[in-house]
Amino acid sequence: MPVERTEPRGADELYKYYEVYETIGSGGFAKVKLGRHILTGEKVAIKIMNKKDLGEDLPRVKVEIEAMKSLSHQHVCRLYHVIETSTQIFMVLEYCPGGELFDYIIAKDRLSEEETRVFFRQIVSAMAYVHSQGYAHRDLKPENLLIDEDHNLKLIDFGLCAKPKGGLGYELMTCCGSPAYAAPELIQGKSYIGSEADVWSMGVLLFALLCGYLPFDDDNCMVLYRKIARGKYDNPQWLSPGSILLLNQMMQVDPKRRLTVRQLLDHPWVMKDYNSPVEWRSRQPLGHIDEDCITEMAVNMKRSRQSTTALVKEWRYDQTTVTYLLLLSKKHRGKPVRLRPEPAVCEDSCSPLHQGLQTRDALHFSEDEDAVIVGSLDYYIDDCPWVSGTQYTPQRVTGPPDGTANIKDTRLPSPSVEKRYAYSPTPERGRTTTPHHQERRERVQGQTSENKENIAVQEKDVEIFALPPPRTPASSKKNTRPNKNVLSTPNQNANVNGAKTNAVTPKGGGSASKENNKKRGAEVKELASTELLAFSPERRSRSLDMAFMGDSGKKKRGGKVFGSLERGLDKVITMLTPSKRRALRDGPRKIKAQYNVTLTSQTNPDQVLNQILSILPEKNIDFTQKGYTLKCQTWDFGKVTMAFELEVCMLQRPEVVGVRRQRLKGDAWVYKHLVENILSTSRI
Ligand code: 6BB
Repeated sequence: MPVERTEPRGADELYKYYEVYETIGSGGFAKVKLGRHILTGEKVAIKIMNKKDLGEDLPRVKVEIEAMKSLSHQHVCRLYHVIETSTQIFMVLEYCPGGELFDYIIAKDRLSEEETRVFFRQIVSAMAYVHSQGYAHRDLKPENLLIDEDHNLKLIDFGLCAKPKGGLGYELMTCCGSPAYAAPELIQGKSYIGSEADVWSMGVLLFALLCGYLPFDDDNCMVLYRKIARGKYDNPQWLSPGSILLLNQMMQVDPKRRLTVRQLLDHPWVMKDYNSPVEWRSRQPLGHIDEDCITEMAVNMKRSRQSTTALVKEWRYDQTTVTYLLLLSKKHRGKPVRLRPEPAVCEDSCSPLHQGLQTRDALHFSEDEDAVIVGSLDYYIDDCPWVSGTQYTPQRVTGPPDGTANIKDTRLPSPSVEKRYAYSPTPERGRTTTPHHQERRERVQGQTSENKENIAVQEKDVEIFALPPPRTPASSKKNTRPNKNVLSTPNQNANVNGAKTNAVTPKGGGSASKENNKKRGAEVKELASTELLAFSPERRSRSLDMAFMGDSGKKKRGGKVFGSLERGLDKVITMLTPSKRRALRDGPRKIKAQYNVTLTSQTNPDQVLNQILSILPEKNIDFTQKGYTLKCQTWDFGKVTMAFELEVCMLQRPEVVGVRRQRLKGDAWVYKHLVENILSTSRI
């Protein structure tokens, strides 16, 4: 069922037209919630931003909105509706239940060349279209490609896109994007052509699809920049000669020697098994107006078809736009082009399309934990044939109206120019590996050929880097773009590498600032909707004291605390409220195997749960437990750097225990390594 209204007053406009469900992700200054457009009954994603938090990033949101308004393509996530209040901005967007391409890759370790081709053709299609509209995306990475219910890719996050005034051929100066995907000319602070930089990122992305890890990676920014500037990477032995050639042509250090997107459209590797170039033109151009949708809207609005058409053509990204676009989407999916019947009560007898529906009447809000829950999004999962039916569970409506505390049980899953084909692979063995990829590289080592042909950079260029230095506590939030950083400082990666973060006290000394602590407080609140603690006996008493005393480092809520753990806890004691006891007594959920579930060889879920519980403190990971679900967080400099869920569940075939994982916040690759680390150390 929809979660209780938590957004400030100005959000009435949102609740007028949408049912709002759980938060599925947060990063930077946006959080994304699932929602349903009441009039069409269609699912949507709602990106919520607080203007004050956005600060200097506000213009980026405006850029994103303007770009998305002008883009309409089968592989670009559609913007439906923009609601701006005095304090907030809501962007209502296309629903992509398959989640991020990133999670899909890591769940499969890496993709076959055939599956990679399906996705890569869609990426080329999206990028060719985006470039044709005069935009460069500038933040291409697997986290910014979502999978829709038909298993097609949709490009998101145009916050860093650029539309040079004189056209795409004009040079840009702003250095942005995620370092690991950034082109050499970009990190060196040179002026660059946006489309050329995008092709480099597409090369890194292609590599990630085929290999399951990044071609250029290091915990240390400067080392990473050097690797990118040299343009050398290892080709693992499983790559076909064709893949090696294409990667090499895309990751050319000299942008003028790189393939162009146009050349990618009919590249031999891209055309293999298809024998046709990539279709990049929009199948849904903005100019065309669908008569069936207009008829249905006209009836609903009690207007003429002509005036309805005129209204739709204004493209105001309001209730009219979203209704039209969602009706069209229904039509394309073979569903009836119908709006929901009018509500029984309509305050001033205005049509629902203009007035909006009074959602609360239609919803069940329950105070009773055991009440039957209705209205959950989970029944929609049938629409998504390739994802098994365990993505959503009902949301309990209990949290305070603080904006986000209702993340109760989020289950998410959780594609005419000159050609240059020059390649001569030069094998080189035994390269040094980064700690991050040690394990995987061990498999790869001795079986790789290093790419050398793409190097066209003078050593003097190598040390000139324009990307921001690693984040320090003093660097203000305005300078950072969380979730856009593939790189972390050694501190940020402390958990992965088994070191420093003390999750209890915000670290970072004085410069970690009051603001950070305030933010931390809010984040604690956000993730503190479940409250089971795990403490060693001595920490337990201290923490309980703190709970009663309202210790500033911890969030107190109704006698329950959200606790942190320090390293070296040898014993985990859980304190159970009746409902939590019930959650454990009822046993783990039974689910079908899906890509974000790691299978274990064990059959006892409690044993698996205990193994994970005992490992989390060692890795400095904060967690709250509800039944078999652990909501985990890592902290650095008083900020949540990572948030994810681990859920012990029972699989049906084979009948073994599984661990479902879901990233909620933080860098995707760091998350991957951290979860791999937890699960391998847990010996499950
Ligand atoms: C979007 C979405 C659209 O999500 C955390 C960040 C659209 C997300 C979605 C999903 C899973 C299940 C159901 C729906 C535009 N911008 C951002 C968006 C960002 C989140 C993706 C998941 N990880 N549908 N969904 F992702």
